[in-house]
Amino acid sequence: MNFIDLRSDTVTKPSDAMREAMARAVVGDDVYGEDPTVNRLQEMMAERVGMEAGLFVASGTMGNVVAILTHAGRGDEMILGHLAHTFLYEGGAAAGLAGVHPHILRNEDDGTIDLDAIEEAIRPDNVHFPISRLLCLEDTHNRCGGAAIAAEYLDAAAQLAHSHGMSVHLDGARLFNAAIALGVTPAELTRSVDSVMICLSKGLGAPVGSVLCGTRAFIDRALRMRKIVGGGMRQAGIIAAAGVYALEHNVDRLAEDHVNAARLAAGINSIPGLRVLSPPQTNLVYLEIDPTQMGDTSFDAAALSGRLRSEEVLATPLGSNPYQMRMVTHLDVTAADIDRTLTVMRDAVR
Ligand code: TLP
Repeated sequence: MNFIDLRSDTVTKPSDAMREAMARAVVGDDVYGEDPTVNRLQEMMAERVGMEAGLFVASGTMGNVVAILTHAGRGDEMILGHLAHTFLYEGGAAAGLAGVHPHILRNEDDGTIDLDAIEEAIRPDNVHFPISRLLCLEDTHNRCGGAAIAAEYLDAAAQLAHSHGMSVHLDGARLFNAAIALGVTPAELTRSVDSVMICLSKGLGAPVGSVLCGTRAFIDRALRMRKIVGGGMRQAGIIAAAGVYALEHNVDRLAEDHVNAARLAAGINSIPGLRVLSPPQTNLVYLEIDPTQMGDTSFDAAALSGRLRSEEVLATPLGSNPYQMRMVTHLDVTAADIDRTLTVMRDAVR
């Protein structure tokens, strides 16, 4: 079957050329630091984000928890948004593995956290309180509609955190999408933060892997934490080669995914009973079904996604609201696929 898979940009499959690069990769034992392809990927990514060093990790979740373990210790506090991926979708790793106490503040619709709220949340030095150690931000912001957060906000938030002796980690799972949407380089977005995690296995189209970047000293400490969480991989160049290929070939084309997302959103808004939550800035489209307009409250996101599936279109209902759904564009989805999806959606709600 020829499914149009809009559940996530994680579903992309390596192209023949990427597989070719993987097959040809020169490898070594990366736990000895001897895999030339892993080393190359780490250097390439560090250079793209203007940082000293990079560390190849198995996943975005591993990259975020390794960063948290490296920045903060047990009982320390981490400030982050209530819709942060790290808070919602990483199995409680910050608390469970790092022993870090999450202090949750409201994310604005644009993915930012109000700077005054951050300032107010930072603890004074008092034996009763945890130590405010880390601020975690996310760009693009997944649950805030894939919002691309501008460098000026990241600069201001980082300056605030630094003035209180805190570090800043950026979950940049989709950092390149943000950079392209904002028309800036990734390094402009990361110039004020202390660490950033970027996923290769999302819109960049690699099958596995993320890179955590920071100063040389930070990455040296992160290497130990990666080992502790079982992330010391051996001939990892086989998969790192896909990341190198992705950085060389799949970054600029993310703009196409943004155009396709806008096309999808415009089409959805023209279907009575469906509404996009906010105009997509990048490749994530969040939509809502209006059950009153449908005249049937049982017609929720699960029902719609069931009908789409029967027509070979896949989308994810959001667990948190029965009438909301997410659709994601990526390199395995064409403009023609978007048009077919819209036809199927129109029929599904009729
Ligand atoms: N996000 C996935 C799901 O986990 C929700 C998706 O389909 O969007 N940070 C952000 C902002 C993410 O969106 C994700 C994955 C991660 C981190 C974790 O990456 P992985 O899945 O590689 O552990």
